[in-house]
Amino acid sequence: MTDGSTKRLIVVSNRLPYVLENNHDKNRWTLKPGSGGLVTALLPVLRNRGGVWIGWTGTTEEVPGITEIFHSASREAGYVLEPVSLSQEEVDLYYHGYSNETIWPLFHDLQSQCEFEPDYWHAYVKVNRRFAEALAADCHPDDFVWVHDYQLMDVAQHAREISCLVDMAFFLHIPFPPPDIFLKLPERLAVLNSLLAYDLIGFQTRRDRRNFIQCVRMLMKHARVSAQGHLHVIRHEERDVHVGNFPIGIDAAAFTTAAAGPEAEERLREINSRYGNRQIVLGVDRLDYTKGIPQRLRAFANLLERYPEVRGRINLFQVVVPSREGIPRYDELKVEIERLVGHINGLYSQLGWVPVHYFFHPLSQAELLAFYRAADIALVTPLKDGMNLVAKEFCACSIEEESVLILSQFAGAAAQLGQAALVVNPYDVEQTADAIYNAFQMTAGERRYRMKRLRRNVRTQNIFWWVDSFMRAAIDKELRDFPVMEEYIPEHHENL
Ligand code: GDG
Repeated sequence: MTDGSTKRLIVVSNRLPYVLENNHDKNRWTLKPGSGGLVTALLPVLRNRGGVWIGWTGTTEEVPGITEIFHSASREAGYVLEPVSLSQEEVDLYYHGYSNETIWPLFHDLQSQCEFEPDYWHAYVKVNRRFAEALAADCHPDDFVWVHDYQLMDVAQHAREISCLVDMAFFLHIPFPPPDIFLKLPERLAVLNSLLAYDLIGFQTRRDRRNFIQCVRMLMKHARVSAQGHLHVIRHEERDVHVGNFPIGIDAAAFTTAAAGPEAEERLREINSRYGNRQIVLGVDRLDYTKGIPQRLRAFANLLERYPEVRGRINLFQVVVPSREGIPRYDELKVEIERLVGHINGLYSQLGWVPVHYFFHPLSQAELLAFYRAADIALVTPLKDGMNLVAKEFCACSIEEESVLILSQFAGAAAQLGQAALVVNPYDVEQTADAIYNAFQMTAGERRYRMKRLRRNVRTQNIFWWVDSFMRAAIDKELRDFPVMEEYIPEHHENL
């Protein structure tokens, strides 16, 4: 291992933090910054430190001049964007199929939503190999490679086969299921073998790590597990694989600053002028059946039914960001949400008051921050979630410290925030309704006490803390050990 000054960080994820978009009017392709938890999490890190990000372009179309487009974007981004191209069939089978119809529901304990289809797995292996080839073409022996998430569990195994012998770590952003659920996966052994090809495997919570270790113990008869400080070490095929839990954080200071900025302030004034005399309950989610949106709407209806005094004095703002369009389960979920919103509004609306405001489109960053600030209560009630960054962003933006977080016990975030939030079982509609009512009535003093504790946690256990603790466990290095590069151009790009 070399000293930290030459080590670059290579991030590998399904998507690049920029996506290609075809501007049909001008018949021109442009790059747009992407969205989602992982991008939110890693952008500040690479921007500050320099390095390489390998990922899918986000389109299956033929893009003329693709290399040049990404090259100039790399110069602007301050790190190298290395695109991987995928065909429509690969996206259908590897991404929509194995990643999102098999692993995603299974790892969220929703086995009834799973499709177990052999062709999905074959495509998954093939595409993971393509990512490994892109990695092998780009990495130097001293680099540190950090692969992200459930779409790419099989990269390290292929990278090793094609002699890419660098330090490779993997972080799973979603939960890891308990053995009785994981055992249902037809490729359970292959998936464990793939994961054990990494040097370090990181999970969000202790519960996920424990589930993984139990699965290894149950299925890999020759693996030996021991504890080493806060990590576990699995001795497997004459290699040591380290396993730990590293709860992801956010750039809390940046959220706080932006939430107090002029754009968010202006939006906040608009919201307050219309809703200032009512309490706002906020839900912000990608359209996903793991996020518990129908259960939350039922809980809100239950609140209006059992506590009529809140009618006319409270509003639910539910933001749903379109996601995974074309997968039937997601289309059905959208219909179910719309039906419930219509039902609640039809039943309880009064002149001058509509209980649920439903937004089925992404908000601009300034709007989102203003919503976070305007909300008196955040309802973060996933049925299961790796972490849930919305919960943390809400706390970071709660500048007045007068709002309440209601949090599902099944969100990874509950391990860190559970003591100061109101924790609920999202399947328990009455309990969730009671929690909203408690929050509605909570004194300013108690709100402030709880929110101060929450904010302290998201400030200290932030994104930089997360990266540092992961790097320390992976390669005994911290963020500051990576050089800040003004501009980095890999050799095979120099002649462009
Ligand atoms: C996966 C795991 C884990 C949402 N609506 C808008 C918007 N967002 C941004 C939020 C937040 C992100 O999207 C959502 O992050 P989550 O963590 O809630 O959820 P996933 O996308 O499912 O992420 C999750 C995460 O990975 C990180 O490890 O926490 O458990 O499932 O950052 O701000 N952004 C904008 N407009 C919106 O309307 N601009």
